[in-house]
Amino acid sequence: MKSAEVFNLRLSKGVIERYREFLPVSLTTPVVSLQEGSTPLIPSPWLSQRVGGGSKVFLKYEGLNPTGSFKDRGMTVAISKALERGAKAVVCASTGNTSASAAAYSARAGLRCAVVLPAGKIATGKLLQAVMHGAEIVSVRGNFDEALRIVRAFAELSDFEIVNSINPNRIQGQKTASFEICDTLGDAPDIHILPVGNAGNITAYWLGYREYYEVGRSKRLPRMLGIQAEGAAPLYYRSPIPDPETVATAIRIGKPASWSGAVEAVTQSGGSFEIVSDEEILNAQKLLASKDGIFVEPASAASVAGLLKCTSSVRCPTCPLARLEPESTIVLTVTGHGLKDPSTPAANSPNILEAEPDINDVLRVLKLK
Ligand code: AN7
Repeated sequence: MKSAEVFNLRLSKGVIERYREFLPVSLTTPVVSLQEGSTPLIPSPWLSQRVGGGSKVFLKYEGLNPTGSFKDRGMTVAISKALERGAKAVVCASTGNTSASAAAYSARAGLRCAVVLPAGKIATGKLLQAVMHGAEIVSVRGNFDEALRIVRAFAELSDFEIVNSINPNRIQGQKTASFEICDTLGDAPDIHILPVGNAGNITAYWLGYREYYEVGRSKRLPRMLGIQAEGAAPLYYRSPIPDPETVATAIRIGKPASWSGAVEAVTQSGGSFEIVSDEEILNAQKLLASKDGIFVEPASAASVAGLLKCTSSVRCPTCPLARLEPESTIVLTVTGHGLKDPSTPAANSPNILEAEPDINDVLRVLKLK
């Protein structure tokens, strides 16, 4: 096979090729893709049982995207459009996943990539990704909100494309997750649950669900349930948080850029914002890994923690789960892979048995002998 043919093989299409008619691209837009999207929608028997009433819970496993998070869906569009307009460089602020994705897609596009990160608050795996993909990394002594404020100033440098979700192309790409869910289920779910940090994703999902509904590819709209970490819950408390704090560093954000988009998603859909504690997040992360075989990072476990909390005795009256019809369909987005942040869960649950290099001793510590 000639090399040109090899490159033209479409083993799997990325989100631009699959949903082109819904995206701001033309036939001449150079497509920068790592075949993102097409992530599995995995039934969770454990969570379905927990909800009861014949309802079914599915996990949209976004950790299986090329860089291990949902950010790749938006990044393929943002980087393709940056290349199309002739940008020479890319910049973003990030709690880790946006920078990992921006670095990878910029590398592929041959664009310079600078990332501005809150010092000491980026999970090891995410930082390593930015390093390996060749990004220029600036660590600022401040939080994500301060890093984003700095990055906004890059708008004056025309060579640079800002690829945070304040870039509408990011939201456009990320809405394809809703399309995939509707395509797989044959309709939108009754309830959609996802973690909320900078609020780009909930904005994107709601946009995607509405667009599919408007063109008749789905017959209903889901109620949107946004989960925030207790110490970083500006949308829940309806007020920015100057010093957000949570073990889920990905959503350690006090002043979400897509504030109005998130509020619109929740109010228009008849949903709500809920909060979960760090302890509930880590507990949910462990349960999901040990019961469903799915290892997600702490921020992603917030979705699961939210479902567990809102189906327990502390039901909040505004939560859509408190007034659930039997046989409902519930989708949870688990946004990022657990391997990105190996130190957080390991520090909380080490359980390693020690033995001599001898079968009898191994059987002894396993209490099999
Ligand atoms: C795993 O990478 O903001 O509400 O800079 O990495 O759309 O911000 C990451 C956010 C959820 C929240 N789960 O999504 C960043 C960044 C994971 C994340 C969120 C993020 P948004």
